[in-house]
Amino acid sequence: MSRTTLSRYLIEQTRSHNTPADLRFLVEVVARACKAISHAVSKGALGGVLGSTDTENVQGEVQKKLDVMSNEILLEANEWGGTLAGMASEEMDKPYQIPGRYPKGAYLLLFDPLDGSSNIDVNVSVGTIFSVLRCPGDCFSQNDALGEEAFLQPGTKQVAAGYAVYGPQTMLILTLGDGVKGFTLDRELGSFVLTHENMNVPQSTAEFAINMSNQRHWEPPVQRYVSELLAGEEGPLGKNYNMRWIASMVADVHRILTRGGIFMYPRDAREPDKPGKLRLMYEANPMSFIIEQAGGMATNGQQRILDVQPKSLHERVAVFLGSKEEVERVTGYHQG
Ligand code: AHM
Ligand code: MG
Repeated sequence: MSRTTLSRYLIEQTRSHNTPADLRFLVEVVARACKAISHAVSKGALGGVLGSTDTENVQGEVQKKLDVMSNEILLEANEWGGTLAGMASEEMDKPYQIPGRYPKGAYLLLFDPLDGSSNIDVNVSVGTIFSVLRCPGDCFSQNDALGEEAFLQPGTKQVAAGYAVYGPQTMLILTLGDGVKGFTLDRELGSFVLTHENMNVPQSTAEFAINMSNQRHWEPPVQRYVSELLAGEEGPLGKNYNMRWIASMVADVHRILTRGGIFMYPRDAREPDKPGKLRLMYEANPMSFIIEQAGGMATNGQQRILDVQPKSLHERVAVFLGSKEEVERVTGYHQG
């Protein structure tokens, strides 16, 4: 049986949908970096990679050794190929400049190198999330340092997005704006192989994901919605709901992409200046692009996440995403 590898899928996309060759190359290089991260993660204590560094990232979070390693793997893999004008990462305050010895390209790459890293030391799934934008105008041909402004584009401008989940299997989930494909890493071949041809989020669900320990800090629309879910058959929704919370967005979103559900990380009264915990540009936007391409829905309670105009690189956003019926309901509670 002939198998469709990621390389073959991308070449066929170039033929059928005119996917530019430099974008194809860029996605392949990101996938290669994800293989290297998967390898490092899988070594765990044997590789001496568990535990924290003594540094903090721009968000004031203690960095895990694997956060730093994954960031470096992605930077090194992507800086030389000539497809990028710059990169931005959860782990770096400012945009990463392509070193002068390499040519620049037309795209911008944004990533969370190792999402869910609080789970690394307990051997629970983690992942890499990435988003690709075009560099506006001819910013890639200028010699000036690339500023944050070039990245501040709404999620609708993404040309590709994906995530790798490092779980029992390593999988790469990808959208180029033409549906969502799932590839599983064949470790013997060293290739990502297309295993999930058309990923679709079921429209309705009886499963929700939220960190319940924050309940007392939520706003009234979320309080109302979750209390209705918890009321089960006796409540206004008339059915029993199950709850799952892995605390790795990649793993929670992957479950929703596979069998439906709603994922929520709402605004929190403890930090009124921050609309949620998750970052817009390299967590919420790529995940929202994927979920929408799979027939689901993603909002911040008030509007479609992909329409939010970012004001800063590390901006946060409230997230409600997954099965359409449920995301519509909780969004309606905010708007009503
Ligand atoms: P990270 O990027 O620092 O790992 O943080 C993001 C993670 C998400 O993967 C996950 O959904 C959330 O934080 C978990 O939050 P909590 O610790 O409140 O359960
Ligand atoms: Mg993250």
